[in-house]
Amino acid sequence: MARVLSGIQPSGNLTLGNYIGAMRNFVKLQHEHECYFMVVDLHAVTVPQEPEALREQSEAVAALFLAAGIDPLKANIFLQSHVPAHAELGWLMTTLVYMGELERMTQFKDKAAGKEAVGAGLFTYPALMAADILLYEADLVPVGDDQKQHLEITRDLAQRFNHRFGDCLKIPQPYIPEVGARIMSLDDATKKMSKSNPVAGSYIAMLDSPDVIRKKISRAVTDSGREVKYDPATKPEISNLIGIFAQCANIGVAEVEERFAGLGYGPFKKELAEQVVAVLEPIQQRYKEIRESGEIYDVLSKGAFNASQTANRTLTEVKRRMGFLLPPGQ
Ligand code: ATP
Ligand code: LTN
Repeated sequence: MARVLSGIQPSGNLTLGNYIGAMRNFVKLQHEHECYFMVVDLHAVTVPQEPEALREQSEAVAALFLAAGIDPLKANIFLQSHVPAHAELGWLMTTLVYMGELERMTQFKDKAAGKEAVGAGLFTYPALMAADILLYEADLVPVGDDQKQHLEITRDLAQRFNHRFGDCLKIPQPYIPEVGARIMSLDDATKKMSKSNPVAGSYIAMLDSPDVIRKKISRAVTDSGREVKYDPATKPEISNLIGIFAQCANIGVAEVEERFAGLGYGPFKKELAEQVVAVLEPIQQRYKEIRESGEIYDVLSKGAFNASQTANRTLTEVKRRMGFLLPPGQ
């Protein structure tokens, strides 16, 4: 069975972008693949996090995995920091990656822009992400469009390692949805919808109440026209909303256009809000039950146990090939 691995940072409230761009594909892929879905808390601390908030968000993301439909009997759900092999292989990958490669990463440039002090971990972030993926010999990595560059560096590092130390690491493929891979911000269609955006009206959180969702969508920026037409180049805002509609209703973009031909933005936005609520409300209901039951601790402990078995095998092989003197018995 082919292997799938992906991760989501507990760095804020998960958004509809995280759901459509990534999590929904996790749910889809679990049926026919051996899956590892991780809360990447070590990545989250590459920018400052409040300790209490980090703890709460880590549990929240894990519970959202379950609420969104990931079945812990089918997929391994765990926290990155529960499997020490990530930090260890992350370090080894840091020694393999070039400064020039890291300097080209647009996520680093975006996140570092305008900041006076930037932690070195934000810069070396892709080396840890490469380790995450390579530890599990993942075939497929479901991510949103913004992670393409990190996947390329992961592939390059695996090839570099194999070339230098002999074939051992699997070269992973990105799995990026054709539609919905880049949901844009509600207040600025040139930026991706992001949970780290301080403006709450810029994103729809997976846990926003139906009324908040309706309010945010009614306030979403649009152009001054009234035609519900998909054209990202000239009408980026309404095109983004049409894309969200199509994804939530499971229909094509053309069908959305047809349904709202001649009706204007008002009725379209009203119906869009209901479509989003219809997707998120059942997830929120399950989320509440999962948090109340406390079942997540058991799921995370089993997930970390299974993940460690796989990860430690790869780590030992990598260390052996690199020339580390292994402890007796390894
Ligand atoms: P932040 O915005 O806090 O930097 P993020 O949401 O971009 O974080 P993650 O939480 O690690 O980062 O993202 C998890 C997954 O969700 C990744 O696969 C990412 O590509 C995807 N994703 C994030 N935002 C969007 C978006 N706006 N549209 C589509 N996919 C997205
Ligand atoms: N870099 C990703 C999160 C991430 C990830 C991973 C995704 C960390 N490790 C491994 C896929 C596979 C992000 O910022 N969205």
